[in-house]
Amino acid sequence: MDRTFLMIKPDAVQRNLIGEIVTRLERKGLKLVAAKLFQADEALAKEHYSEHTDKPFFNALVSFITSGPVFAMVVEGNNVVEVTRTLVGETNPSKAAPGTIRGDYGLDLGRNIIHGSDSNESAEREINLWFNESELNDYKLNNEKWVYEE
Ligand code: IDP
Repeated sequence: MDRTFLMIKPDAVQRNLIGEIVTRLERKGLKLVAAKLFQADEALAKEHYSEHTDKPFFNALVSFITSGPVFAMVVEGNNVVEVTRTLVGETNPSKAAPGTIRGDYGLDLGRNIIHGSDSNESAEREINLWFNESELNDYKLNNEKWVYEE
């Protein structure tokens, strides 16, 4: 099983979309390993988005991510990085396909609802950045044999 980091951004928290988004993940069959409503400080937001430091939108992005609490999650499943990137949809919500989270809930690039790690390496880095080992729950879902054939 693989793990990824997902973060419901401050826009979606303010718009009361946490429940709807978590429901989609649960219905898909994914397992929630950790979750917390969390106010990120500037240092954490900058570290999280360090690959974008030189981009023109970097300061606006950091101030958006720190503008209110986010709902941070670790989610587990087979091939979960690719599966959740598909569920999340493309970066610009106005172009994201209907049926995806960004496609269904967002309209603006700077208010794109949710973050999902884009590789197993970034997933590991981001999980370690946002969560302590003790916050990651190691348990089995008893419906697993109805979600996966093997
Ligand atoms: P991703 O979130 O789909 O992986 P990235 O290219 O890694 O997309 O960009 C990270 C985040 O930076 C995006 O989710 C979005 O919030 C923000 N962002 C990306 N490009 C722009 C832009 O051109 N203007 C404003 N914000 C942007």
